[in-house]
Amino acid sequence: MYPKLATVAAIGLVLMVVLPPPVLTLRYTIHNTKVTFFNALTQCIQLNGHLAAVQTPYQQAAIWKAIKKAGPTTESWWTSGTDLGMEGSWLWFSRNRRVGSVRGWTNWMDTEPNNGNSPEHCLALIGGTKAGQWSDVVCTDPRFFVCEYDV
Ligand SMILES: [Ca+2]
Repeated sequence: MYPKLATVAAIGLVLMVVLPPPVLTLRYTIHNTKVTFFNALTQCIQLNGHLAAVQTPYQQAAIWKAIKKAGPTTESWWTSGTDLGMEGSWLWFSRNRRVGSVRGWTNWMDTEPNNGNSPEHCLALIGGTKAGQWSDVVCTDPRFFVCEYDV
């Protein structure tokens, strides 16, 4: 005996309400220690997390909110964005996804990425008046960082 379609639909609806989509359930930690991009990537993995991937405006807002709560907003912050593999082809390294793969959304500052101090192959959130907008910067520069966790 199969459950009626209406029953299946009702259960599905309840699950959608009870279980928010994964993008809404990420948790973040703020690390007020300046390290290189790869050091940050490694530390987040050691914490059973990922160096942050900013795939949606919602995630951008959640990360900046966490920084405002726990860190200096004047600083810049590592994410896992990088084009080390191929110049101009940006990836969220921690998530194996293209930057901008969710509806084409990105949050680059004006004129960025510019590979300005060539080579600039890692993506940081820029603090101060930029309020977390993105720039490509030198991967070996020491910066604060944000880890994220699937809850
Ligand atoms: Ca740049």
